[in-house]
Amino acid sequence: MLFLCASAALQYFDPMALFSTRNSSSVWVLAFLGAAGAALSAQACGGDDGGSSETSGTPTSTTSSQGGAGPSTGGNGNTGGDGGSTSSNSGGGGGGVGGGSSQVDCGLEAQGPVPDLQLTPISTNLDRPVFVTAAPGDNERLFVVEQEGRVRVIVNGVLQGAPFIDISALTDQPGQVDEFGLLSMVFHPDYATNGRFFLFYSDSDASVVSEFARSANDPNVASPGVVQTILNFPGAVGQHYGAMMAFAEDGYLFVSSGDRGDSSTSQDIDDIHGKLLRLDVDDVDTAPPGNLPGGHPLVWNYGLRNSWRFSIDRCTQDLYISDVGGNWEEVNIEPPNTGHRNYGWPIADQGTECTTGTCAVVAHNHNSGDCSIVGGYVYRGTGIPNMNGRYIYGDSCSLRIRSFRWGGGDTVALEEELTDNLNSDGTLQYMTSFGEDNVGNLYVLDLAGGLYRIDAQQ
Ligand SMILES: [Ca+2]
Repeated sequence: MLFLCASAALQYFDPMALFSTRNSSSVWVLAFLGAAGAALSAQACGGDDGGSSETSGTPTSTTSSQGGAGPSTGGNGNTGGDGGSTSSNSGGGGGGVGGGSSQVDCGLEAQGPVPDLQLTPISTNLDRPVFVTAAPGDNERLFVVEQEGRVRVIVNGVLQGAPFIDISALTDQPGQVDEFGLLSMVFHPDYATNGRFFLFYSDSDASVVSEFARSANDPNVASPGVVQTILNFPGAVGQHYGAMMAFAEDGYLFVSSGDRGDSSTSQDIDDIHGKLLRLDVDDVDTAPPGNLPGGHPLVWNYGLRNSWRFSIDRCTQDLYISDVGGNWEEVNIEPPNTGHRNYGWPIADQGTECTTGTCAVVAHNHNSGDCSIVGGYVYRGTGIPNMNGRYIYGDSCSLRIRSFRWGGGDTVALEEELTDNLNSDGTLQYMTSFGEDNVGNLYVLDLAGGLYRIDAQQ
């Protein structure tokens, strides 16, 4: 999934051989990805995305009915060099991103370096975990998205055997290095009373956001039946699905769409791919007021490549949009209600010194060993005071975890890499996502099966 680099790896190694011979052992391939991360970044992940000769797919379609998604047209024309992959944030809308600042102290502000930290294992028995969040108003449970189509529930630290929901019959089944499958989850801000939640998944023809419902009498169970289709648009061709979702404070839902491996989509504001979208889950056929005029009605921002994870600071409502690039792994930041921005892809893959659109606030070049940014969250917990207000994020390939505090515009403060402090590169094999709970704790997920909480050492 994750990762562009994973896709790039396919150009050097026959993935089908891996799948067919080692299908039952993720560790072998993961170890390969982890160890080869730096090399991949220099080879496969490097280089600009030459674009593809594919015509952009039929745009869109937000529809409340199933169907409507056109098949993705044949293979993409990427020649080697495409880097990337998936990135972006999890919104956590549910866990608080979209609004819930009530359980955190927004007055705390980091004053200096963080103390000694650790990655505390919460579970190491997950199956390809790619996202974690909490439900608004529920401090007992964590919900972990597994890529093959299940959401697992952890109650007071204990992983439950039965999944919360299993939609593996609806979604593609990923091989070891595939980006597709069940990719993210978000709870409705009023989930505690209405039981509504949303899943982003792929099938062979489409990227889909559907609404599901919690069981009326068991908080650990949901119905696998689709309540309504929120989005259904032509899917990616193996890479760059986007796939993050988060509710903003005004109740509208942000959804990222990747460029589907066709960089020509990102600057085309009529095309739904390569965008940050904004929609109303209560009226999916009508775009919310305030979206970018003149193009696809759901577009909020354009010029993105693959925002695998993005998040909203629950205290300031600032939007942190990571974007997996061809040469640069970017963090783009915008204040609430600003939008309508062109983040440059593919014209400008130039990090913080771009010549087109809005430049990244922070960026890391592939020559540093990074190759697939994993957007995180602004820390708002109480356990690590000097991390408060800092954005925490990582990279799938380098396994680095970094932090900084945004100072507005293109300024940053308190930049501090936390890789050694957390021993992230010694613990994780393939970083997939961060997540946030209701009280502001941050978590990180490893495709090899681990869920870890970022804690201060006691
Ligand atoms: Ca950019």
